[in-house]
Amino acid sequence: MLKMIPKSHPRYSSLRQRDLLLEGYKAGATSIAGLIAFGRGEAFDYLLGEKTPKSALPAIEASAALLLTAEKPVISVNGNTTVLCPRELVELASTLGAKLEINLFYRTEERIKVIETLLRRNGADKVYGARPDTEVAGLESERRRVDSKGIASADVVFVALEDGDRTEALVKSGKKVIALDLNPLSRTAKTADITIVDNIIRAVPLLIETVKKLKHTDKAELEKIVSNYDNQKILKSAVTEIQRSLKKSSTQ
Ligand code: PTJ
Repeated sequence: MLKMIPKSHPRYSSLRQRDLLLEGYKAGATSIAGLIAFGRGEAFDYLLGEKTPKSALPAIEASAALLLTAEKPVISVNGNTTVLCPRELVELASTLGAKLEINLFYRTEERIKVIETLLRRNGADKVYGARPDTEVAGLESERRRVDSKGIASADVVFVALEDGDRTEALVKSGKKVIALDLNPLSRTAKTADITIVDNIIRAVPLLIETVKKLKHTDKAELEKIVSNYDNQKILKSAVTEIQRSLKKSSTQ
């Protein structure tokens, strides 16, 4: 389908993402509900002018600092995130020395296999999630099923395109959660310790760049970045940026 879209099209990036999702669905990686979830994200991205909002930058810096100070960081992936940026998620995990774990809301063994193959084709070595041996307390969905060597023992978990239930359960279990969500009003966004309000396809490359930049920074300095970070303030700024963008386009 992508072949039919000229690169000069003003909304090429958005149409390319749709295409990745559709191909991901046909390949068995993305759930059908994932296509709907993507549509909701796309609407928020439209309101943000399809560019990284300023408020995402401190969140990306704090996320990089928290991930670099973590002892057992885990990058949690699902059907949407894997088809949108598999190479970048693998690079993020390897740059950090973090584990990659597949965790699905609409979990089927077939989807796990397809997603694992996709991640391996994009350079992943070890991928967790195919053989969950424990559960996240207080969670009833399929997302509760995790690996004791992965998410269950992690101190920091990065989640993207997520439902609020798991974020809440992970926070309650004492983990630090970094969420990536285009919707600053979502339960996930409000519950996480750090929320990056941006499209995953733009934010993950920025996060990798920031991790590389901060990699040799003192631990005390990184901890200072994290403790100075205020998620409520950042979420409010993201909403203000959406309001401004709406005002601007309605007066044009
Ligand atoms: O692969 P599975 O089975 O784990 O299913 C995953 C989905 C995405 C279906 C599941 O987690 C779900 O239903 O998610 P929600 O509750 O619809 O939430 C998804 C959130 O991600 C929404 O707040 C969207 O605004 C946001 N979102 C969608 N696309 C993007 C995004 N955020 C960042 N980048 C995107 N490209």
